[in-house]
This record gives sequence, structure tokens and C-alpha cells, in this order.
Amino acid sequence: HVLERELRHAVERGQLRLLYQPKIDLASGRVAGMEALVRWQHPELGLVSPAQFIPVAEDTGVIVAIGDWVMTEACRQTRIWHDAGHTDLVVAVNVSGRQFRVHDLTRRVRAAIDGAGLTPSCLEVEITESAVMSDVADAVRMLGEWRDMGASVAIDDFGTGYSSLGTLRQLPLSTLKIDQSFVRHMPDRAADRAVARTIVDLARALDLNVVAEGIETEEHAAVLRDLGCDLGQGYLYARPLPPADFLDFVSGRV
Ligand code: G
Ligand code: G
Ligand code: MN
Ligand code: NA
Repeated sequence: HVLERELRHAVERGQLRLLYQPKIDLASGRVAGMEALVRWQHPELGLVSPAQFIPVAEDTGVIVAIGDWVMTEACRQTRIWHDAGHTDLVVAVNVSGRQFRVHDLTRRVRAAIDGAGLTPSCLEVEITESAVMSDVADAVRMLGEWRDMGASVAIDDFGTGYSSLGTLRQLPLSTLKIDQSFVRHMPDRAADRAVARTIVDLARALDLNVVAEGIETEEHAAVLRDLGCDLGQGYLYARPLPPADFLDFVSGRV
């Protein structure tokens, strides 16, 4: 269909771009890094959401080319911000389940990092809980390769999948990312607060960092800070921003 046909040309026609959503250190308020989020601007279809086109890209295999572009562009942009003096920024890039199974993904990630002249410790890969759990043996191998390289790995949408705690303990992870569905109703739903607290405690026990996404209010932020959550991301701080606006944000100009 149309989406599928047009998507095949999206990369070469320069129709993709990245937005960057800041991740805030909840204790200090400083910007610790950013998540790169892809957008597809098509001349006739308009702005297509990744929620629509990533599944199509996965089914057709175009995700490999898109993934390469995203990784390369995110590293290139991060290098520019490092050179501008924001040397501590860590960039998070989403990797889907299908990309995960591309056999030379580690080499591709390494090429993007080296090409930009970054060190691997500036990169965090976000992979969903369900992608990891659908093939644990692959995940252990892949995540091990990234850890050996020096990059970190976050489990995205944590709490929505079906993690076995035994499996979680075996994985070379650095971060758990609390899904926004738990954050949204935290102030009025004790059960959601309990889930968030459990994830924070689990992260502590496994010596992992913990990030909450979907923080929209001061109340969300306060609850998470009290729970000991390390980083937060959400509309309270900033929406996903074009590069120029992100630079203004980290520079404290907005
Ligand atoms: O930015 P937004 O909230 O609209 O993203 C919607 C979904 O698309 C999220 O699940 C997000 O993880 C995913 N997504 C955004 N950018 C990328 C990307 O570069 N690669 C992959 N695989 N998924 C992405
Ligand atoms: O699946 P993933 O967690 O990578 O996707 C993050 C998605 O959540 C993106 O589409 C992003 O635009 C969106 N998002 C980021 N912050 C907020 C927020 O505070 N509230 C809501 N509703 N969505 C958010
Ligand atoms: Mn993500
Ligand atoms: Na998420």
C-alpha cells in the first residue's frame, strides 16, 4: 500500500528527522541527556507518526535503513552538542524488536558512534521489554555485545511486558524506564504508585538506573523524586524538540 511504497524512499529523499526530548536529573534539575524520536515528514501524507510507520518499516525490512539513519544522525547531532560544551549529554536511541534481530547490528551501531567521533558511553539503546522477552537468548548476546562496547541499555516501557525476574537479572542492563501508563494516574491511584515504587526498588536491588517517562505535572515529578527515581522525561519539562530548541533548553535559554 501507499505507506509501504513511500516509506521505501523516505530515507534517501531526506524525509526523516529527529526530535530530542530532554531527560532531567530529578534531584538536581540538570539535563542528563535526551531521547531521539524519529518523525517522517511526507510531502503529501504530512507528518506521519512513528507509531504508524515503525510497524510497517518492521514488516517490510525498511527498518534496517531507518535504524541506520537514526543512529547515525543521533550520533552526529550529539557530537555537535558535545563540541558546543555540553559534554555530558547521553543520547538514547530506540531500537525495535525487528532491528534487534539484524545480525550485524552491533557493527552498525559501532560505525555510527565512530563515524561521529563519540565514545560509546554517550549512547544508550532503548529496547522494549517485550522485544527482549520474546527472544531471551538473542537479547543476552546482543546486550552483552553493547555492554562490551561500552554503550548502555535501557528497557523501555518497563512494567507493560512480561519480564521474568530471573531473566532480568541475567541481562547486562543499565536502566529501567518506567512506562508512562503508570506515571499518568500516580497521584490518584495507589496501585500505580505501588508499581512505580516496586520498579524503583527493583532497579536499586539490581544496581540499575531508573527513568520515568510521561511526567506531565509537578505532582508526578514530586512523587517520583520521593521514590528515588533518578531521571524523568515528559511534557512538564519539554516535548520532543527540534535540535535548535533542544540546544536552547540545555543552555537554559528557555
Ligand atoms: O515520539 P512518539 O511518542 O510519537 O513515538 C511513538 C513510538 O515510536 C514510541 O514507541 C517510540 O519508542 C517509537 N519510536 C520513536 N522513534 C523511534 C526510532 O527512531 N526507532 C524506533 N524503533 N522506534 C521509535
Ligand atoms: O515508546 P516510547 O516510550 O519510546 O515513546 C515515548 C512516546 O511518549 C513518544 O511518542 C513521546 O512523544 C511521548 N511522550 C513523551 N513525553 C510524554 C508526556 O509527558 N506525556 C505523553 N502523553 N506522552 C509523552
Ligand atoms: Mn523510548
Ligand atoms: Na516508553
